[in-house]
Amino acid sequence: MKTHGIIAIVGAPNAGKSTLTNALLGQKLSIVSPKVQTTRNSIKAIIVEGLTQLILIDTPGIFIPRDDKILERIIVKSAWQALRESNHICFLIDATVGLNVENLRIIADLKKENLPLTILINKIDLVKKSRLLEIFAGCADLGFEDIIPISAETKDGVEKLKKFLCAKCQNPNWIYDEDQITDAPMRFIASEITREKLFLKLNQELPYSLTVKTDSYEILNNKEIKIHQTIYVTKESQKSIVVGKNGSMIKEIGQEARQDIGEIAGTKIHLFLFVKIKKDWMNDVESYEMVDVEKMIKKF
Ligand SMILES: Nc1nc2c(ncn2[C@@H]2O[C@H](COP(=O)(O)OP(=O)(O)OP(=O)(O)O)[C@@H](O)[C@H]2O)c(=O)[nH]1
Ligand SMILES: [Mg+2]
Repeated sequence: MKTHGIIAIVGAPNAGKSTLTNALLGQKLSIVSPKVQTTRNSIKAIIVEGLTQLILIDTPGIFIPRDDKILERIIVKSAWQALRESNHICFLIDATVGLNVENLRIIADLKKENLPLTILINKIDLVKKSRLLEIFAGCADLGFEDIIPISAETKDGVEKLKKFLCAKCQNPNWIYDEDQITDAPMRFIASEITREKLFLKLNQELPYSLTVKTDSYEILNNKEIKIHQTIYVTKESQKSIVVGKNGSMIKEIGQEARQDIGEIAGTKIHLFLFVKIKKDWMNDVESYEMVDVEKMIKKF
């Protein structure tokens, strides 16, 4: 009998949630960077394994948002909202961080959700066995029975985890098509990929001051795709950095984004990037493509 389950992958910023989502899916979908707050919206990855449809929700990292920062509030809210439609939670702990105050606080909040909770200890490739055992014992002391060590990067333990998660998927039938890998629109994924390149190439605070919007996404007669995107920054000096000397930076970003979008879409991409200054984009509801911002802010 066909079954499905919805499993939220949650954790502190930078724990490796998106890397794990991609590893379980077996391809790149979610964006990844060494910086915190890379993921801003929850995104679903749909995996079919035999008769099971395993639906993962890669969520933004959970942290304490500052009151006056709408973007931060939306990021965190998006993570908590994902739990409302989930059957199971995987809480990802970065083994190099361990059970610090931040992780203990999130665990305490997650317990209130009354959903089955599995602990995943990630980045085991970066720590000694003794450290891993210490975190493992700490989790067992908190009453957890399902504690699974993995490395999302080297994929150590990932296949085993997939089997474990599939066994948790006990709802009848499938809810997505067999070949669907996400429910997010391709134009959104395309803007995320460009944002990833900006996160990877730009230093310090600049990635946090920008957003990317897909203005048009057109499938041409020959099946190739023409995409226009705008990168919004908040001031002139940021625009100069994003464009780079003689347009060198924007060109590199465009080339790398085009390649990744093409791999996901399975066709050649014609990508046109523009940079605009929009001083207040963070407070402008229209800047947030994937979320019902009005509703989110009201419910906060
Ligand atoms: N060595 C190692 N690095 C990892 C592992 N998993 C993730 N990383 C790295 O950790 C960094 C953060 O990974 P992400 O997948 O973006 O983390 P995230 O939890 O989705 O982060 P946010 O979306 O910002 O909350 C990236 O540089 C990854 O390459 C792992 O198992 N081992
Ligand atoms: Mg992420």
